[in-house]
Amino acid sequence: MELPCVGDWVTAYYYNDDTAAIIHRVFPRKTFLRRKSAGEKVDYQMIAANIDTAFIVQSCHFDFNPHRLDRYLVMAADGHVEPVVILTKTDLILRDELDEKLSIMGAVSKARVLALSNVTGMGFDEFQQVLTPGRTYCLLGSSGVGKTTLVNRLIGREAFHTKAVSGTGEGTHTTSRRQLIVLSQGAMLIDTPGMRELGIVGAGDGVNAGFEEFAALSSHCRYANCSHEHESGCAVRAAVEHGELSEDRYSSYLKLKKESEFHEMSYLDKRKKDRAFGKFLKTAKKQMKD
Ligand SMILES: Nc1nc2c(ncn2[C@@H]2O[C@H](COP(=O)(O)OP(=O)(O)O)[C@@H](O)[C@H]2O)c(=O)[nH]1
Ligand SMILES: [Mg+2]
Ligand SMILES: [Zn+2]
Repeated sequence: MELPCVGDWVTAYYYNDDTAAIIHRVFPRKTFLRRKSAGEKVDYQMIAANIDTAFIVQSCHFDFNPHRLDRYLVMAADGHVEPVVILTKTDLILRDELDEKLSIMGAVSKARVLALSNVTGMGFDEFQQVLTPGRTYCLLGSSGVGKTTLVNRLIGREAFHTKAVSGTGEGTHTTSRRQLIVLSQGAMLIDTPGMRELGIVGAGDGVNAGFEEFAALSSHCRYANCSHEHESGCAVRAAVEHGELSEDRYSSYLKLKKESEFHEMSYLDKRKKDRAFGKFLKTAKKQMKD
């Protein structure tokens, strides 16, 4: 996590006619997006730093999934990044279906929801108006939802940036590549490859911020450390029973909270073990020297 990632501000020393540079210092991050690294290993992986707004992109078609949106919202909240939801490929569904999907997304979060089509151009102007000069944006979402197409559409009008992007082989390099693009109007945008696994970390804060209505109710639970599962006097469960909170969102909340706590615990545990092992090596080396 300490290593520089896309979006970081650094001090660097250029050499070899500015073809290479050494990074001396990474400045503290204002915000960040991170996930649990893929696979069994418990570790964080930085996705981007100093992002003002994350565009959480889902397609209206196959990719539409409110539970996945929950995950991204928790991830954004964990890193203090403002979320904006974008539904793409509106050309593939009927207006009625779109309205229904918009209201489902609206119920999941208070975040702004935009709908657009890269094919017809519907919603594109509204999207462009969101982009503010000097602010940094990051596109998040599954592979194939139209993130890169959207970026190309944005820079397509500006030959200079198109060249800059294609010149570095965007899309042809490894899929783990992340690049910050400066739009001519002054906003900065980072495209990311699709993430198949989105393990969340950061127990507590991120999940609570992603599920604001639960956090607000928690303060009315009888016990301060209420898990909202079986304790008596639980305000969250009461709200679910009275139909004020959806059953579905409640189970999503518990699931993400547990997962997040589990990852956080394993991570801290691993750090402890790593430190212990480091100490062991140091002592062993010293003994050998002696
Ligand atoms: N019908 C439709 N297809 C789209 C739209 N946006 C992107 N696509 C197509 O979806 C596919 C994946 O797009 P891409 O930008 O690579 O997705 P990414 O993986 O999120 O970057 C491509 O074949 C695009 O042409 C859209 O708004 N409508
Ligand atoms: Mg892409
Ligand atoms: Zn409770």
